[in-house]
Amino acid sequence: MRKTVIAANWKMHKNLSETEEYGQKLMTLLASPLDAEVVICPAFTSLQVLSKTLEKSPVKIGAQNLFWENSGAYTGEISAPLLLDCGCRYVIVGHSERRHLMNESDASINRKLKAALNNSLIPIFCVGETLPERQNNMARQVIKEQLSRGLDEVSLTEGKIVIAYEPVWAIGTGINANPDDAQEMIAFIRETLAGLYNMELAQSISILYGGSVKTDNIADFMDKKDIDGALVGGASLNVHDFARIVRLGK
Ligand code: G2H
Repeated sequence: MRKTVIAANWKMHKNLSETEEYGQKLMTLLASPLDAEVVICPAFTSLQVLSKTLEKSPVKIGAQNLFWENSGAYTGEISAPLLLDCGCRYVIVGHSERRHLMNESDASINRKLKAALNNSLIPIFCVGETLPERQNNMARQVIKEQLSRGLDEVSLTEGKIVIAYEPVWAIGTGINANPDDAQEMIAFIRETLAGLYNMELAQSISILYGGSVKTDNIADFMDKKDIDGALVGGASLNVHDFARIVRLGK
C-alpha cells in the first residue's frame, strides 16, 4: 500500500502573520484523523513559525529547496541540517521553476537529493516536460533523463523519496493535464524507476501529480491507479481549498 501524499507548495507567498493564521485554521479544518500524509512547504522565512503552530498536528513541514553542503561559506544558501532544525521532514527538489528560472541542472539536483537523503529529509523530487518537448513527442525521453541523472548513484529504500510529475505547461496556468495523460506519464515514471532500481521499490514509491490541481479536479487525478497524491501550488494558498483538497484526495 503506497502512502497518499498531499503537499502544498506556497512558493514565494505568505508573511509570518499569514502563516500563523493559516496554520491555526488548518488545525481546526483537519482536526479529524487524516488518511493522507499532508505536507506544507512554505517559504524559508515561515518554516519555524509554521512548525511551531502545527507541532501538535500530524501535518508535516517541508522546504522548497536546499543546498547540498551541510555548512560553510555559502552565502544565501540553506542546508539540510538547518532545515531539520526548523522542523522540516520534507524538501522539494528540482521544481521546474528552479530548473528554468534559476538554471538548476540535473547534476545539482542530484547533489541536493543526496544531501536530503543523507540527512533523513524526504525529497519531493519534481520532474516534468515543457510544452515544446511534449509537442515534439519527447516527454518520455525528457522524464527518463531527469530521473536517471537526478538519481545517479542515489541508493533508495522504501519510504525515502516522493516523486512529483509536474508537466511544465500545466504549472500555474490553470490548465491541468488530462488525468489520463497524467496517469500514463506517472505509470511511465514507475516503469523507469523499476528499471533504475527494481519493481518492488518502484511499486512502493508515492508519485504525485502537480500542475493546476484544484478542488474540482483532485478527485479525477486520485481516481487513477498510479497517482498517489498531489503537489498543489496556487490552490494551496487558500486554507479552505487546501483542506478540501486533502479530504477529497484520500
Ligand atoms: C506546480 C504547482 C505546485 P500550481 O508548480 O508545485 O503549482 O498548482 O499553481 O500549478
